Amino acid sequence: FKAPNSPVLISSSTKKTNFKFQSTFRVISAVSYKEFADSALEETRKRVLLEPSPLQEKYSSMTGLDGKTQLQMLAFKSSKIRLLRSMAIENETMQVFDFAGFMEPKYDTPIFCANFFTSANMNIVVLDLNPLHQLTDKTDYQDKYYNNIMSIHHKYAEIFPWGGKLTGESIKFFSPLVMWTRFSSSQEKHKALFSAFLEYYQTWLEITIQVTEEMDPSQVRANREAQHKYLTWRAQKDPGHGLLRKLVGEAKAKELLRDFLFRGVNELGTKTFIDYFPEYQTEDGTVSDKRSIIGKSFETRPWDSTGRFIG
Ligand code: BLA
Repeated sequence: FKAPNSPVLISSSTKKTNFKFQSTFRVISAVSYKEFADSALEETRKRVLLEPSPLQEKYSSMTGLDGKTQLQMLAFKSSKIRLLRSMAIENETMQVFDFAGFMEPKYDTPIFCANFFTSANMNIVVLDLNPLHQLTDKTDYQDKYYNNIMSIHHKYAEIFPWGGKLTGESIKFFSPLVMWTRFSSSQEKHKALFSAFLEYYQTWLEITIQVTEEMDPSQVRANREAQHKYLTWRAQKDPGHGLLRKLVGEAKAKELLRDFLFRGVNELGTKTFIDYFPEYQTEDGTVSDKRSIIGKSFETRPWDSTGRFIG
């Protein structure tokens, strides 16, 4: 794998005080997530015929309300992959990466999910093959897709330990492979993150290449509804919403979420957020603004090393 950018030296402040110059230099590990996307796409093209998604014409790049923040969007499809899309956001103080792969409903394979948020010195990372079906009521799904790839989690568990309490609802969208972590920036960590990203991605890609089409219409329907539920959750409650609204404004953020990032929320099903998550219904019938009903939970990793849920 190609290593990501090495850090650059950025002058963070040059102050003039009493005729003396005080200059401070800070080493910022300026990770560029655009390279992560480029590398994943390069790996994909070695194995899969990618076509541009119709979304690419509408979404390619955007400038934030501050005139400085750049958003770069990429979107592809293949015969099996309904949507492979990436969004990278960069300005002087932060970098965001949201990369996902969604299959056609004929396939029950997991959803690829990489969400990295880097600001000042802090990183919030989720990297996972999100299960399409809930692992609690489909243990055969866990046998089918996760048991034989747990080693990729073990490989990164030490350098990227569990990130602590998180929104309780999120756990059911995560698999025992999930890398949920927070760390302060360093060249070493960003290099390891790049390796982990490509390794998780290649694992996902291999699974999507191997998978065969589901023939049973009721299973295809179940796959479609499961993906729709996932999209409905994330289009409504993803933790990045607040920041996205701040960067591009309410209307653009909503459009990006529903039409680009979680495309399919209007096409794959007709159930509403409240149909799937009735606990969020308020007295007047609207969706509660709360991010979470359960609250922050799971101080430690709720799976053992074999991938068994221990809560
Ligand atoms: C924080 N992002 C988080 C957190 C998680 C995730 C778990 C910690 C806060 C929490 O517990 O909710 C990520 N949560 C996920 C993912 C799923 C999930 C991937 O349930 C999938 C099912 N993050 C982005 C984008 C932005 C972003 C696009 O992916 C910004 C545009 C920002 N994420 C972001 C910020 C925080 C965060 C600013 C910290 C703020 C906070 O904790 O609320």
